[in-house]
Amino acid sequence: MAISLKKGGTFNLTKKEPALTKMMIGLGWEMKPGKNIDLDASVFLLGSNGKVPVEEYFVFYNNLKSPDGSVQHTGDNRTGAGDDDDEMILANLGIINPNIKDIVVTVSIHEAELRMHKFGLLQQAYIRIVDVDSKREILRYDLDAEFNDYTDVEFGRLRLEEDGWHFIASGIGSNIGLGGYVDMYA
Ligand SMILES: [Ca+2]
Ligand SMILES: [Ca+2]
Repeated sequence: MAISLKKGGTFNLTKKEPALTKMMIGLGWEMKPGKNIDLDASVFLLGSNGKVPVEEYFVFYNNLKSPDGSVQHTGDNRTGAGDDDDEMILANLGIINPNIKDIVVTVSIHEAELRMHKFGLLQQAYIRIVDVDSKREILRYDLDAEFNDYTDVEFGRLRLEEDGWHFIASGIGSNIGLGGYVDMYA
């Protein structure tokens, strides 16, 4: 059974899943009935200075692959309809640029300000990591804290420590928009 993390929880992927290299990071969400919100998952691959080495290490719906080929976004989902993963990111730690120390996964509401959308319109949301080869779900983080007034969440991050890659269920809400994350990391 998959490990279920709470906000702030961490998991040592390298130690506990030594065979894992190719993973699918799945994000899913459901709206309250009658609501229609477009959520966008994005990934920032950061060097030790906390910035992307070049712009293309910001992977999102308009740039689906990082230059090293390690992170791939499978495409934009506009509605979140259905119980399966709504947006998926494929990550291959075996071919990642050795300068990358953090892989940050954010979810932001498309045109949140214009449409006056916030996470309070969501019924549930999760992030999970699946081993691509065995199809086994390794861990899962259901957004359990209160995010009602936020338009963006840093959902989780993979961080390279001295003893390998860790997953951190960061769950940090904000109202900076995707552009705010770009300002911070690019
Ligand atoms: Ca979307
Ligand atoms: Ca869904």
